[in-house]
Amino acid sequence: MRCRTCSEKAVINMRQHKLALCRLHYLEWLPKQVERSISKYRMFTHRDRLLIAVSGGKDSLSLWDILIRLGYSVDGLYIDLGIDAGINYSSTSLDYALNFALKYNLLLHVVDIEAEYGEAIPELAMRTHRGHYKPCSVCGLTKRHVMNLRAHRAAYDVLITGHNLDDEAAILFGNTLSWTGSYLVRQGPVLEADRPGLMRKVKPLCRTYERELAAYAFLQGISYIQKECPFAADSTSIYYKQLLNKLESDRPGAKLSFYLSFLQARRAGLFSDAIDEHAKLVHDCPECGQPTSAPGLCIFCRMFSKTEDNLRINEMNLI
Ligand code: Q46
Ligand code: ZN
Ligand code: ZN
Repeated sequence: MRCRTCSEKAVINMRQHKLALCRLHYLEWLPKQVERSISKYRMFTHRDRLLIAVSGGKDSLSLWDILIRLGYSVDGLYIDLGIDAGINYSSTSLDYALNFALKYNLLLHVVDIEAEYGEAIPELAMRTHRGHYKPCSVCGLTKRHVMNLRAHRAAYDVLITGHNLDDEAAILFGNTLSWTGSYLVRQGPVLEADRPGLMRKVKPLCRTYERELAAYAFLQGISYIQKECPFAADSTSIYYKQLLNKLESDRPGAKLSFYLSFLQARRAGLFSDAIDEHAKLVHDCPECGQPTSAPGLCIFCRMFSKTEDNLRINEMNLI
């Protein structure tokens, strides 16, 4: 297989794009694709103060690398979830994020959940679970809350996350199976800051396949944590990703078309009724001040207050 641009030996063949490229041209091609998404969805400009949430994994570190190569000035935020599970998962991830920041002389904010809020994710999940131990629910909620709060307090304009197309398609698949209008209406490349206290959130990798990011990290020599979070195996999104991978291997491009068709339907107003319903429920949490649709305290504050008796972590929460 030969590179379409220079006819040298190709290192990657992307059936979904009918495109094969050599190392040099692939490392040029991917940043251009990301730049196209940034401008197509009007995510941010070179004048904005940008914060990227990094996990130490290939997606967020590759994205940070790409943004720096594109000339953006971007600070990082790492949330230490306190997940050890015999493999020092969180501390190893932090090392990768720190090493990346050090190598390129970038600013990395670190939030240690246990030190700041008194409990790490595994303990929090154990204390709050109702019959079924699901660390990913409390973990996701905690990350969204802390990212929003820190980015807002430090006066960044935009919060960037490394969600890739595989993540977005799996989330969309889950929301579609249950036809959850309030989630569907808020899923997209850009989540506007439509209330005080809410950050503008963007996903520049929303059209980039996970495989393309793995190739980029490898070819660009980015060191990242290769181990999965020990709780990932139980997550529903992994199951949905496997189903979608089967579909993609039979029909290259199926994931991208699933996601892009959804965005088109959303733009056409298919889910607009859900917006008003959701907006009616939102108020500011009396404890942390962040917008929430949960009655009274937001779910994050209830989780960490240790006094709640009616904790429902799957309840809709805006942040
Ligand atoms: S870190 Fe947290 Fe993920 Fe681990 S506990 Fe689940 S949500 S799998 S992206
Ligand atoms: Zn080439
Ligand atoms: Zn709160």
